[in-house]
Parts: sequence; structure tokens; C-alpha cells
Amino acid sequence: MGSISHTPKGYVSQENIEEYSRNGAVCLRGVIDLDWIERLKVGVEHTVANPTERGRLWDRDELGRESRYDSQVWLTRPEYREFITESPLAEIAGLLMESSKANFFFDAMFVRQPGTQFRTPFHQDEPYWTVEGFQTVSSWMPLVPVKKESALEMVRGSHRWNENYEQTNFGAMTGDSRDDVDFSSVDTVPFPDIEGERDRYDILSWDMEPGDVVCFNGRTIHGGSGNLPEDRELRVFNTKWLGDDVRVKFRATGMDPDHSGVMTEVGLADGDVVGTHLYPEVWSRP
Ligand SMILES: O=C(O)CCC(=O)C(=O)O
Repeated sequence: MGSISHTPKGYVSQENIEEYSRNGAVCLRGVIDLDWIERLKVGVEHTVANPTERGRLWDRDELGRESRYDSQVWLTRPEYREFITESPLAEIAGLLMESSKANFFFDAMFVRQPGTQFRTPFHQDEPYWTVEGFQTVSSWMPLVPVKKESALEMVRGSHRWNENYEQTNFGAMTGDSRDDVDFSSVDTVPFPDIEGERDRYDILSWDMEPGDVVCFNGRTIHGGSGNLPEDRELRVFNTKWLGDDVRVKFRATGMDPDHSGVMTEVGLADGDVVGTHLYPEVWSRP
């Protein structure tokens, strides 16, 4: 796959790059064309009806309202694949990471039915991943309008806290042992009680429209979303991107999503630079 390499088109300003570095998150307005959003909605509609083997029910409340997750959907449908290889997101991620290149890592889809209150537990992404490094971007992109109080929340500056926290085991949440990551087996400190002590933390979130993207570092503490009004659903497509300093890391705790099997199959081992057709370099700096 040829990587896009062209003069940056102005989706990301120097101020955005500095804000990303300082806060570990930035909201970029109107950077994704609405044609992409419409195409992705078609993909998501299909995936909701036909979940992949990585599809999980995160929550069903007493009124039957569901929160669902799926991942690696780019391997199943052209809408996702084309978005990942042709939309401006690879360039946006590369610039925000201050990297010479951006490799696609994986996608994640989050779908909540109207009125769902279920909130994602606060966590960091990197401790679950099959890679390690500072130069990463998760791009949380709602396909429908979402109010600040229902959008994903970030703890400002937490990407630089440099603590080994005991994170949530999502396997216990989904009841699916394939998602188990046991942080109690490693040397950790208790995870801060963000939800319980909200006043103590500087929490960022934004009212968002389709076309807006919140980019955050894999070390930024984030969670929440949910809290939806009765007449509002939420559909989010997130793509994860890796930069120069990222290396493969197989973790004794387990991983979620666990890419160690497919990585090994394509010849990637602990400490390797991430590449191959599974993690394509989609953008490089001119
Ligand atoms: O949208 C959500 O509820 C969770 C999002 C999340 O944790 C992520 O994008 O890494």
C-alpha cells in the first residue's frame, strides 16, 4: 500500500499540535468531510446487524438499551478501509504525534442505543495494547451530533503522569475471557477515582457535530460518554494511529485487543517497529 505523502493541507495548526502535546487531547472541528461520515454510517449499520467475532455487548440496562463495541471492522468492509487509507486522519495523526509517519493500528466502534446511560470506565489505552510508545493517537469520531455531557471525557495532561495504574479489566465487564487483562499481576498503583472525585480533576469534553474529531494520546485517561437523552443514540468510529517511537510489546498481563497472535503470524516480535499489511504506513512526512 502506498503511503500518502504530501504537504499538510491545514487540518492541523501549530496551536493544535501544542495543545495535543500539553493536554493529551484536542478537538478538531469539521476536518472530516460529511461524505465520509455518510459512508461510515452505512458500514456501521451493517456491522451492528452483523457483528464481527470481535463484537461485544458492553452493557444492556434494565430497559434493554444496549452499548456495543466492535473492532478490526476495516478488514470486513470497503467503507472503513477507504476511510482509513484515504481520509485526512492519517495525516492529522502524524502531525499531532510529531512523527515522520503514521501507521494505522486498529479501529474501534462504539454504538449506544437512545437513552443509554452506560458510561465507559475511565482508563488509559496503551496498557492494554500490543504495542508501547508515546507517539500515538486515538481519534474518537461521532457519526451523529453529541452533547458534551454524552461525549467521551479526557483528563487534561494525564498522558504525562507516568504512573503504572491498575486499569479496569474489560473482560470482567463483558463476561468474555478473551478480553481479560489482569493488572493485579503486575506492579501497579490504584487507578484514580475520576468519576467519584470529579472536582479534583480537570476533565475535558466537547459538544461535537459529525466531521469533528477528538484526538487523544494512548496514555490519556479517558472514559464516560453515555448519559444520552431518550431521543439520542450515539455511533462512534475510532481509529488508532502509531508514530515513530512505537514498538511491539507482548504483555504478561494479557492484551485487549490482543494482536499478539496475528502479529506473530506476520512475523512481528517484541521490540519490532510496527508495520506489515496489517498495520500499514498510511502517511509519511514529505
Ligand atoms: O466511546 C466510548 O465509550 C469509549 C471510547 C474509548 O474508550 C476509546 O475510544 O478508546
